[in-house]
Amino acid sequence: MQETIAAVCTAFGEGAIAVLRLSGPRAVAIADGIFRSKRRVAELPARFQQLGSIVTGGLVLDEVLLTVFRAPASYTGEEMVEIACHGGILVTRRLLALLLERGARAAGPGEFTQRAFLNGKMDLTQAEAVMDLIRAQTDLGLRAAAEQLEGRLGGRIRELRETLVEILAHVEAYIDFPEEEITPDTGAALQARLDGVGETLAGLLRTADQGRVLREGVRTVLYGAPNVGKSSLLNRLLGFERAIVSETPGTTRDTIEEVINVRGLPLRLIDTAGVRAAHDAVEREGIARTLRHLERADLVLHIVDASQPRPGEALDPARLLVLNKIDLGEHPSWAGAAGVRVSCLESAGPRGIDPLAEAIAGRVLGGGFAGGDVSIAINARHQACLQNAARFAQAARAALADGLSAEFVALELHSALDAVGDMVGRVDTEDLLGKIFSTFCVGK
Ligand SMILES: Nc1nc2c(ncn2[C@@H]2O[C@H](COP(=O)(O)OP(=O)(O)O)[C@@H](O)[C@H]2O)c(=O)[nH]1
Ligand SMILES: [Mg+2]
Repeated sequence: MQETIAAVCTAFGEGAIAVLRLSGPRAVAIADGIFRSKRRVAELPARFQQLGSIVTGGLVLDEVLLTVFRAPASYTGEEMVEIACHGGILVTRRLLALLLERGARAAGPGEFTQRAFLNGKMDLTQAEAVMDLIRAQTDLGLRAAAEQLEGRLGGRIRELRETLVEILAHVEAYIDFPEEEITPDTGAALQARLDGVGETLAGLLRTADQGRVLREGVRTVLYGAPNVGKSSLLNRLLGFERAIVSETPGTTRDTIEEVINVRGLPLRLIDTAGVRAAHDAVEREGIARTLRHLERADLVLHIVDASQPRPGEALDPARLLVLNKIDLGEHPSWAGAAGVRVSCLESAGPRGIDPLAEAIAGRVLGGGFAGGDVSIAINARHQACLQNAARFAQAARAALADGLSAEFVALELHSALDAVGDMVGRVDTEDLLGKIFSTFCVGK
């Protein structure tokens, strides 16, 4: 029999209330054993909140609100009980201990959602969206997660599967009737349908960058020589003094990362050690890290001291040039340089931080976020599944074009179907499920 699992679902710490959850066949019986009220838990109508007390050893532990959800109309699809108690650290811990004493097992991370998936309450893309929603740092990220949770991405994948199944059924008909051969005409029609599948897959794969940015943020590296004001700029953009600012060049030696919100986009700002000939081993390591971050950056802000003469090196147009310390006056050698002119000493106005935020948003939004359509934004796992599917669909198409036997085409189509299926969750390996759900919070 399936075990009954229990967990505290709210964040650890003091709060007005905390919520504990029980899910599994013994959820109601376990709750009944400790809940005192006008009605037994078993008699409560579903989704009705009953006020009562939690009693242990004749003593009242807390006054709580208890709700029953009956299978299959619950989050997990199983019998569930939710108990809202007072949000004290000790109260919640004692209550959880009581549930465990009475036969529940402590739930692992994501176990409730894993059960919801296994019981067919949601597909795998929706299960993943639960965590995306919880972790979203900006409005756009939240919207993308909500769309995925509603099943938009899963719906697109199911349509794709249906098309592949139809094509496969067609091809398998030739296997069942070997006297018939795939004529050039039907072959061409099937190829055209596979081209359509290829286009759909390519379209979905194009949203991978957007998906990564929404989930992880735009990796933005603050780059430049020592003392130009990189750390000052980080603090300005953040709105508080996060990094140490000093007139001593080479102060920042480690990299500092903070997330800010620019027009709904999460920006992962990375302050780095200024690049110069290092003075010691720690600075050398800091500079090595700077260079590694530069390689993986989505956006590089190249910061220079505008009051100083322009160095001889050419400027990379892919980087956003930031002419800092403009309050000290612009050195004539910068005349005509295309960049944002700012001063970290001025918070508002044309040389304040707003124009810089504007320019950053322009760079990022200009590159693929036009219109802010985030209804489909795949994650790295989806990307891997779809890349496989695209490869197999392409192989099936090539086999058709080469006039290979129907068996051969069918084999590739089956593999393509499996790859697409893995995305929404025909996942049969325990390993993969474990990997996906272990990144969840306990109680979700
Ligand atoms: N006048 C002026 N000084 C600045 C400005 N930004 C930074 N500084 C100063 O420049 C020095 C180096 O700044 P810091 O942020 O540590 O530079 P980093 O080495 O690039 O991180 C500090 O003394 C800052 O106060 C600015 O916009 N105007
Ligand atoms: Mg610094």
